[in-house]
Amino acid sequence: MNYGISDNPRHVGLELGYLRTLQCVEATLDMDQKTLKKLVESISNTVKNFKKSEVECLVRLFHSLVERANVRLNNLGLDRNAFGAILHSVFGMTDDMLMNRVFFVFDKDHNNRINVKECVKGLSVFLRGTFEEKLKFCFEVYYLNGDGYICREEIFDMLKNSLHQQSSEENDEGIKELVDITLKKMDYDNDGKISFADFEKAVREERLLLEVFGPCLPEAKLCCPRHKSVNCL
Ligand SMILES: [Ca+2]
Ligand SMILES: [Ca+2]
Repeated sequence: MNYGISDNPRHVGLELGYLRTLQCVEATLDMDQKTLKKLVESISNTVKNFKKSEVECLVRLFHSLVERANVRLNNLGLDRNAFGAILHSVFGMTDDMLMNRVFFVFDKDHNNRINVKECVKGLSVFLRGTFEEKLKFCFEVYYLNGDGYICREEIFDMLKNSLHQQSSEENDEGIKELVDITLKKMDYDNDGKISFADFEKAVREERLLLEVFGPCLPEAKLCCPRHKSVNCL
């Protein structure tokens, strides 16, 4: 899928450099102070990983991103292309399949738009999440089809995708072997699929397995410690 990401930074409103210099005060917000305060208050009540001032900053940032991404969205939220562009330019993600999956995990009400609440909530896990929150997030990214398990076929698709393998009998055989090795390591109850309990146990034993099926969290250096401002995005 093409995320409309251009090599020419002039064509990309959401470039990293641009975001770094974007100050909260620059974001014009078509919302009165009372509404803003109410929104910040309600999001702050459900998101523990950001201070109230940071939530306000993210709300402003979100609105400016939506405005710049596509005015026709009428502030409903970020669509998959706009969100993918942010994941790419801000968080260095490059894999379309995983960016799609991250989008679906952020989009809690499944309306194909990420609204301000979904965005701030998602970012709180993405940037400041505890180990348990990240564990749940990664599992949700990987199981996608909604049945609560990562099945053999999904493991195959994700490994194939992350290894950038073309389809050929030889490659597919090699990936099938990797699937078997993965299941041997992670499928503790031997039912041929990875449940959350399997995933949790495996990752607790070996932290590197958290992103075993492809990177879906920002690099550690991008994650802000709690005492730093979200402006360090
Ligand atoms: Ca949504
Ligand atoms: Ca299992």
